[in-house]
Amino acid sequence: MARRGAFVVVEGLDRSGKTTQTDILRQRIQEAGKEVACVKFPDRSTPIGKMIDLYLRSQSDLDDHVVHLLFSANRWELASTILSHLEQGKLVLCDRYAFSGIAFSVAKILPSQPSLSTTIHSEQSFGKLSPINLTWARAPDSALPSPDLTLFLDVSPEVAYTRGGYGEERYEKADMQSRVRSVFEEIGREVSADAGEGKHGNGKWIVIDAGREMHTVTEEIWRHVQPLLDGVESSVGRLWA
Ligand code: NYM
Repeated sequence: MARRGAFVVVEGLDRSGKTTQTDILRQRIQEAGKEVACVKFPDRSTPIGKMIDLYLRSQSDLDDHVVHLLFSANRWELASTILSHLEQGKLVLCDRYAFSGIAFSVAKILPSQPSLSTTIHSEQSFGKLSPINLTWARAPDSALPSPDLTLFLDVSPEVAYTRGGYGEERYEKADMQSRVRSVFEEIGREVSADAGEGKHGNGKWIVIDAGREMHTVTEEIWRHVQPLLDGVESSVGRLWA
């Protein structure tokens, strides 16, 4: 079987250095003489991406479930493009993916002192929409192409804030970011446990301490990506499948 390109996702809180590191990584891959296709979610250029953009800039209000489905639909819009890049042997480098979708949606309904068990086991009460829990949040993204490697750039919300403060968009608040971080941690534990048991095709989850000096972070990222430059033999997995 011919080798296909590797699918690498970079995840993290806002201001974790994700976009800078993704850019450096793209350059290094190209300097190594390999083809790379870059994708970023949300992709605000598509019709669905434009709706997401309005929502993030607080120009529109939408139910949390609807927004979650829009973010997922935005990924499905590009799923076949991602697959065709991988089949052509290109490394796909993706800035945020389904894990962000789950982390930000579930974090919205967590109390300030997060306890995921309250959301995992929450019941639907009469006359009210049930809050978004992990099981519900995973469903629309299931069967999307799954990454071979996810690099989670971990930084505390306090350190992230010192990097120029948060912007004006929704979610860019310290308490929201710390809830997002705790959901990411839960997702990371789940993906790693599944990978250990060979259960889901969700790939490998690596936590990178992104609170360190930029070059140190870049070198650690490179150490994980370099072995994937010549592609992978196995077929592309499917998320949560
Ligand atoms: N975001 C991103 C979500 O809430 N759900 C998703 O599925 C994705 C991909 O969008 N605060 C949030 C995280 C960010 C915001 O992302 C915009 P960026 O990387 O700043 O453009």
